[in-house]
Amino acid sequence: MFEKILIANRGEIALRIQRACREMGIKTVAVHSEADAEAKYVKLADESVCIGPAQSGLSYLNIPAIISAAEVTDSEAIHPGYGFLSENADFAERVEQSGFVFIGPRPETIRLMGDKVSAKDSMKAAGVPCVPGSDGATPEDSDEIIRIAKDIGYPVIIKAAGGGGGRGMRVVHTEAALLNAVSMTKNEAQTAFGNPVVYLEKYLENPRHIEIQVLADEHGNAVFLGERDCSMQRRHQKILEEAPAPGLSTKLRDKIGESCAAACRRIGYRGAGTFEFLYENDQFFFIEMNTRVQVEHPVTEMITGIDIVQEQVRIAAGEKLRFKQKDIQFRGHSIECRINAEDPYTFVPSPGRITVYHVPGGPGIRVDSHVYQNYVVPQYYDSMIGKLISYGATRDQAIARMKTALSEMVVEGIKTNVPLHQDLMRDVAFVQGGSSIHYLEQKLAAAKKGQ
Ligand code: MV4
Repeated sequence: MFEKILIANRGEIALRIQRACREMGIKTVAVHSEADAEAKYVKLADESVCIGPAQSGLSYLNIPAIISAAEVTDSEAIHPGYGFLSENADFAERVEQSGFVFIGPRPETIRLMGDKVSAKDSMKAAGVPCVPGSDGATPEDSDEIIRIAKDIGYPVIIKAAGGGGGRGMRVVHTEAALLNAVSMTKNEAQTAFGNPVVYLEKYLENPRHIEIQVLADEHGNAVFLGERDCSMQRRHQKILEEAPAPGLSTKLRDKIGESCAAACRRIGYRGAGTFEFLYENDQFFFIEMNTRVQVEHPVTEMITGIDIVQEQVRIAAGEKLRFKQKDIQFRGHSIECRINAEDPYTFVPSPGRITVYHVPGGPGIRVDSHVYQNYVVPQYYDSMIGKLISYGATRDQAIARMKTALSEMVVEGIKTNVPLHQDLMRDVAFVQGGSSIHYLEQKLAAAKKGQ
């Protein structure tokens, strides 16, 4: 096992990784920007290195500075967390070329999944159900594009191979609008991602967003840890996630989960990963794969009892998975509310000093956060200040506990989205479970009209 790991991230996930390492007896190195120098998790790390000014481009994305920090501290491995460099294949490659272990998949795998066309190709070949579409990039020939869209049936969606996470997409409802939309999306894709390749898919009008968590070791073993429903989102920012997905049958979970684990074995996947699906009419359609630990990993940890970050570390150290699929049991229900420093209804960021801070507790409550009273939320990074996670034997109990936790939570000095979460916990559609990816935006639009 490693003796020392460098954590190339900030905020709650930096603290989460640090805690996982400490429990395993591994020393940690925090790297930080000038803006994060006084952060508590930086002080709590065994060592810390300042890697640049506040702007992420000069610090948390500064590859040479991070590798130098690993060298001067004698770190053996680098955990990238989520965001920042976590899905940057060039970073993973340079980490390995410099003699460190990258805690994540092989660089080739990150590259394969980063290109959404090659990701879909390889998943289709591995037997994972995909959204019907162009099967590869759209051809040059206009008549061919028209024919493919006609075969798929309108509406269709044009997506950039270099996009993902909601960037570089366009929905087309008629043949008359198709070719112009393709050429506009190609132009935007070239500008945004340096890659003009686009592909077509059937546009699903009202799906849910359900993702499957997997773990795979470098010895050919792979398991799935069930699913998360992440449909409650606004502008591609998830607000709340839960596991399991309301209403999903055991049979369908096992079937889709096994197809993901099988795909991991086939492509030689290594580490933790997430298969993103759209789910409509009891069918799963693969859209993308994430090769990092995700923000919402705790809800899976709560219902499986598996520490996903520790498993990432063990896999990176070359260990075999410690459990088989039959050893993994899904118990109870878990909900995560992302707590953001922002206005709960306009979503305008609200950085600044937290003057009063009290966190909830009690049975079935977990708080993953790096903030504290008198902490100053910097303006430079995303607005998430922590995650409130509830667990219950049933979904109703997880909701009841989350309601209590939200009512106990006190954050003063900045605005937070706690009131929005309180509103959601009382929302009839949320309480029923299973709303689509459009539900929250529709609810917010209706509330705006009503006032
Ligand atoms: C889609 C879709 C409907 N049909 N693909 C947006 C993010 C990116 N990961 C894929 N996205 C979508 N792809 C087809 N064929 C609708 C979305 C989508 C979405 C997906 C997941 C979560 C939130 C979303 C919000 C708007 C659109």
